[in-house]
Amino acid sequence: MATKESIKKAYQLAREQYKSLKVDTDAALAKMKDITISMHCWQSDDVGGFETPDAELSGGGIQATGNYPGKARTIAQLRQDIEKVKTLVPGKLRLNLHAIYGDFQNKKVDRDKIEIKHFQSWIDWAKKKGFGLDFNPTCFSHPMAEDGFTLSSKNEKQRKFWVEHVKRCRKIAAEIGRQLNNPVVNNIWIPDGSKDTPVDRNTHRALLKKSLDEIFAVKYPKKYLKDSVESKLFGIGSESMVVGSHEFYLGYAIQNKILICLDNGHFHPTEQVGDKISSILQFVDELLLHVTRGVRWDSDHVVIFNDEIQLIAQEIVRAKALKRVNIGLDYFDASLNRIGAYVVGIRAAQLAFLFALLEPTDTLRAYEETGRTFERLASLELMKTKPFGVVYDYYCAVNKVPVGEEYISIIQKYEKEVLKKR
Ligand code: RNT
Ligand code: ZN
Repeated sequence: MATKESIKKAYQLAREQYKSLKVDTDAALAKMKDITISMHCWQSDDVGGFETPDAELSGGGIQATGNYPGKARTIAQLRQDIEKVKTLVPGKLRLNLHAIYGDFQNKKVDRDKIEIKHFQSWIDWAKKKGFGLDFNPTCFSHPMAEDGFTLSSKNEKQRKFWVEHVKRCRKIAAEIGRQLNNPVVNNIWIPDGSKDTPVDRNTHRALLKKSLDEIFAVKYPKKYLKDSVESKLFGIGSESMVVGSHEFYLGYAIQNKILICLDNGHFHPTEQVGDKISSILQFVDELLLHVTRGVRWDSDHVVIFNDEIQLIAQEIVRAKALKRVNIGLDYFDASLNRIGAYVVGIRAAQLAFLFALLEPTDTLRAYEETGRTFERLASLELMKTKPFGVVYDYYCAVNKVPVGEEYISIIQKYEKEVLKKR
């Protein structure tokens, strides 16, 4: 185990190395304080929720695969897991709830009946534990979504049911924001789409617009609620058309001055969400990210420190847009220790931002502006072997959380003592 002294010493050496490149590591670490990660509640129970005791994800074109032991089956277990995660990562966290994670006290509460009282214990918990909260309507895992359509359904009863659900979610989210005095991002994602080539895309999109207009007709103060919409390219069972496409929601978000959510699993595999950020930020005030890792498809694997998230973080930092981007995670892998999945993903996302903050951007830009593309390329390559891991270790030590590999054995112990007994 690395001692405190050795972490400090290593940091001082790293600081010198970065200093010679005109990068201030202390300033980068100070900026890390502005980076809040909204951790999604749904990795801990494979997107099941608590509407019924053994609720499972169904439909919606998304899938959690694997059956690793220890998933959270109650609100108490989920909170215990999240509190554990908090002890294993540095920096600020928010918790992102889905509507199906309400505290329903073993009563059947349908989606069009949820109220703030079902989330009061979450608010109290968040206050006590120092979490901000975010929110999502749940428009899947429900009989009314079985035919693949919700807000864009041609069945008026079905469409109205989901409009009511989402309206209630916004009301709940705004009240959570008021009670916590911290705006809640309410992100709308719907699974609507079709397996085979449809002939009437247009009516579904017109219906989605109509539903959203009805939903957003109610106004809430921005200091309590930030509305967001999330696009998608395809899902399982909606391979040929997704109603809420990128063009649809980008248009809607710009026209209605709301947030657009970019989930990096929701685009063609060679498209880069990192490249979209500086385009979209010319037209919207704020973005929401769903940081994920797609493997061959929108598979929602655990986030790792890969090129894709590096570019996302770099583009935000280079555009000086940290304050305009809400960073959320979105993945659900049921094949491994779920606490481990959270910690690896949160740390990877933080590392991506730290890596971006440790870039000599001014020097690189000067190379670029003078056509020195070899120098730009060489410098970008060199940054990849600079000791940013040492800086991250120091960040962990200062925040009094496990450094380096220390968290692995702590999670193994938690698995043995808590998860295996579930
Ligand atoms: C699905 C979307 C959506 C969900 C969560 C559970 O493809 O990414 O964000 O993953 O709402
Ligand atoms: Zn998502």
